[in-house]
Amino acid sequence: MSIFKNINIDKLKSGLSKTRSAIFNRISEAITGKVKLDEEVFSELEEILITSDIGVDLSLNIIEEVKKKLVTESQRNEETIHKVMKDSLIEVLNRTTNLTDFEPDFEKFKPFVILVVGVNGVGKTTTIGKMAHNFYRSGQKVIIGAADTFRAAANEQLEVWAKRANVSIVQKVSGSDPSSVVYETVKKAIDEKIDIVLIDTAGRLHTKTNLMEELSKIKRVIKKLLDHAPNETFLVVDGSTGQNAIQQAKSFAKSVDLTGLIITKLDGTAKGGIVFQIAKELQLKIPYIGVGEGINDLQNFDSKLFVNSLVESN
Ligand SMILES: Nc1nc2c(ncn2[C@@H]2O[C@H](COP(=O)(O)OP(=O)(O)O)[C@@H](O)[C@H]2O)c(=O)[nH]1
Ligand SMILES: [Mg+2]
Repeated sequence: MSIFKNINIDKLKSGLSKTRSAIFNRISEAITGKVKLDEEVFSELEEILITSDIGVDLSLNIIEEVKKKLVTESQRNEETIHKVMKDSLIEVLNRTTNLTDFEPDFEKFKPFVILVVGVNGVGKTTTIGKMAHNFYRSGQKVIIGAADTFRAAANEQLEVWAKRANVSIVQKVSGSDPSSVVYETVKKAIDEKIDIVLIDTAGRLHTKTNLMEELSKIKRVIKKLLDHAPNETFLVVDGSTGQNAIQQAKSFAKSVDLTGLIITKLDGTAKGGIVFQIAKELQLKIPYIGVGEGINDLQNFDSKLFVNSLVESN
């Protein structure tokens, strides 16, 4: 069964408009009208990339590549430079080993369990709601486990999302053991032949030992019921925090076996270049990106479309 891919180019382009200005519009400005594209111009381009959250190493690599590919003076015009930079960026995203399309095998692994983790406020709950909606649209039966039992408001928020997405939810009073919520959710999914289980968790820092232990316990409980699960553990990071998102991802990756990263809030930020750096540094797949607060604003990540949307405004 092929799953529904949520990709809306117009929304992606409008969401990425600030990042586009921060990278490609500045590149155009740096090149336009220059008689000669010399070292000075290239170091200006390098600086633009570095200051747009792509990261120093990648920026240097990209400029090296552009120089190598455009040897003769006549090749160094605005159009070819744009094209070569675009190709290098796509290459960078594709080169990262695990950055394949998210093609879960729901037939083989039923129920397919996705655990969602991350610090407070990055968009975990919202992302779960949107993911539930995407899966529902592909015709899958979905259940959400409300394992953020920390705050009373967390239940309410998730319940609203479950209703919106037309999927079921398991929740308990706040203060309950999150693992018990997870147990009931997975049990229900098995009994009712549900395809996908989405587990929302409380925001946590990798430095908080008790919260990390809680996460291990959640994983153990899932495994007890389903040997193959959790199938995915996705870390959600807020793309608009730039370098902070990288640091969070690196720290989490040290203490949790992550299988993918979801980068949210790429709309309305100029820091979208962080996606390249995250892909390079973490070498994890990016199943989805968040480009807005609405239910349709969680898009499947496609490296080519992402780069194209950064280069072309229409
Ligand atoms: N603009 C924008 N806002 C988002 C996105 N994802 C989440 N948010 C907002 O971020 C805030 C925190 O989200 P929430 O899901 O509660 O975060 P959690 O604490 O990690 O569960 C909410 O106001 C969401 O609407 C996104 O992709 N774009
Ligand atoms: Mg939440």
